Amino acid sequence: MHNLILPLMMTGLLATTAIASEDHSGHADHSGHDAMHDGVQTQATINSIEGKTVNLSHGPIPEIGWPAMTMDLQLLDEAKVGDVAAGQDALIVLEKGEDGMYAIRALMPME
Ligand SMILES: [Cu+2]
Repeated sequence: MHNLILPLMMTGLLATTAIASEDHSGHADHSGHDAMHDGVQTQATINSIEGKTVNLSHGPIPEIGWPAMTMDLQLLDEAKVGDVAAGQDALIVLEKGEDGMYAIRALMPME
């Protein structure tokens, strides 16, 4: 009978983990603090913002293996966007979307 217990516990653990991670992503947009905690944070110069597309120049982001570059990034639907104009430096938080591409979770002016 004992050999049934471990597999059952493992199943329970896996189920708990799945629920916990779903919860986590569901909470990600509740506050700037959560966004900072969950995402990859970097500084960038904003070149342009057109609709959901932001062209920016960022420095190296070692956490995700990106070199410094100028690129387009998409704003997530629920992105927090502060008052940042083209030409200004901003703090950005990137988050990997369901398609595996990084997108902007938050874009805030540098204080
Ligand atoms: Cu880049």
